[in-house]
Amino acid sequence: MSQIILHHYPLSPYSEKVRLALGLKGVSWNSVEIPVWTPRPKLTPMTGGYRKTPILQVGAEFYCDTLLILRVVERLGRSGSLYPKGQEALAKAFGWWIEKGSFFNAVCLTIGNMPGLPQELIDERRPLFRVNIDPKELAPKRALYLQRVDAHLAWLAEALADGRRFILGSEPSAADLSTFHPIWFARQNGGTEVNELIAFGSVINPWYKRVAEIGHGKFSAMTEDQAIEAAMASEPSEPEEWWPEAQHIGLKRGDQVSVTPDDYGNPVHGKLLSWTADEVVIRHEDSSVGKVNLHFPRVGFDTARDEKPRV
Ligand SMILES: N[C@@H](CCC(=O)N[C@@H](CS)C(=O)NCC(=O)O)C(=O)O
Repeated sequence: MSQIILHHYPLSPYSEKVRLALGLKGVSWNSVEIPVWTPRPKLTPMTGGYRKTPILQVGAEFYCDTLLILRVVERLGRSGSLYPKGQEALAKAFGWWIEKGSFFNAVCLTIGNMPGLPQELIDERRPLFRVNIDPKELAPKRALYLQRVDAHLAWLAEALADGRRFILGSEPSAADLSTFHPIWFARQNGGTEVNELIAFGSVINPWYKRVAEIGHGKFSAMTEDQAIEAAMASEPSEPEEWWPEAQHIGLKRGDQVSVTPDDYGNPVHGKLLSWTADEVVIRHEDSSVGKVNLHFPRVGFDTARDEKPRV
């Protein structure tokens, strides 16, 4: 079994979701800390320019987006279950709602109270977010972001109101981890002011502590060069799964395609290998790493044939 490698940085909320998933599933992993903002000269060529954090690497397979990463972690680990039996769709749908509703608002609320944020980070994110995340710009908009976060937390409180330990019942699941990480970012970085403002309340507080206690499991530090070596030492798989539905949108195996996040972010190009209800796999090649497979979830990404051959 190839080493399990997480490319991430400590401050990243979506990485916290995956770190907890690895802890919950009892997976031993390797931690590669990447720069918070681009350039990322070692990682970016390996992943065809995919720029969001985190990325999970297993040999020459790179899994992009936490929606897919959690499903991979579910298979890799033995303890617990991110998708309790019969509740997989519920866990995914709950996570989609809470992240779309609360992540960006919690980040803006928190950053408004983080004076001293590096200017490089502010400048790098601005064209992507289309919101200036300079704390001086965000602080006066606190009321806007706070009411949005609180409105979603009210639904969370409702979900937990019957005294259940976790969102889907007595055991933690992917739904808890998706819900936890935006609040975690606010709690860690927003200072007492933001902490006191957010409506944690007596229902959400004990749940928050229970999720935090899951921890990150066993991991050791790894360098980016070691991760590249791990990719080069492995042959990428040849996934064969193919759902005929792809024909309806004009795609066939072997096509040169782009895969692009449907919210913001750049396209990644490669040869289409596999298409299923849940996942798209493309082959990417770069002199720094050789051949690798890039995996994306179907939900949240748009795949299209490259009209012009890329040089
Ligand atoms: N849908 C993505 C979202 C990941 C995401 O937005 N990550 C943040 C860091 S926590 C990020 O990379 N932000 C900078 C960027 O989008 O380039 C996932 O689930 O992995």
